[in-house]
Amino acid sequence: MHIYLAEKGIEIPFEEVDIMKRANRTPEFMSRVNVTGGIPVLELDDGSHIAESIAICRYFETQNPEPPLFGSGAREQARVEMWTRRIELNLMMPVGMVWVHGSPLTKAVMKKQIPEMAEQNRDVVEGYYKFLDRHLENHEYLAGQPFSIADIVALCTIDFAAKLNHLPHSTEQKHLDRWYQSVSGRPSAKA
Ligand SMILES: N[C@@H](CCC(=O)N[C@@H](CS)C(=O)NCC(=O)O)C(=O)O
Repeated sequence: MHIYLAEKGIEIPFEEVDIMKRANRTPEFMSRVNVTGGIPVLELDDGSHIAESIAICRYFETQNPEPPLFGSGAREQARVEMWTRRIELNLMMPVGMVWVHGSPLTKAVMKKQIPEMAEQNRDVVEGYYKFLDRHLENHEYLAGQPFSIADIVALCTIDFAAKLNHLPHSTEQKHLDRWYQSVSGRPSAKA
């Protein structure tokens, strides 16, 4: 969210929600703000709310089309959507499985952690890094050109995997690493 907003030059006020204290899981939050309890949530001036990171970014995209981060024209927009969905479903999902089944930080909120689930999904993530490395040999960014929301989602997922799940990509995956250095070096990501 922060990277997307920085790319667009949009400034909005932020309010911290303490997930460690389960502030996002109170009946009040779930009935008034977001029925799923997830964050981030965007509160509009009329007091209504929009949840899901990509939905929030799409809201801003419609109001601030430049520079386009969801693609321009039918073909580019579809390619960006395709890659965003691929990253969410095929990379973020297994990273999430490693997180909930393999991290001591999530043990308390899981009914039962299954270590085999974490192990199996580690393999899936590592396999996907190899796939991305091959894809990025011939593409500057995930959806080709230009840089898009798909790159932002992938960067956040890979950083989360590396920092919280000990699952970094290998610097020997030189195409993936070239992409990683390029997108993580953008002023929006550094900020
Ligand atoms: N699909 C949602 C994911 C929301 C989500 O899982 N948020 C995490 C933090 S990044 C969260 O709320 N965790 C605390 C909890 O689930 O109680 C999105 O893209 O916004």
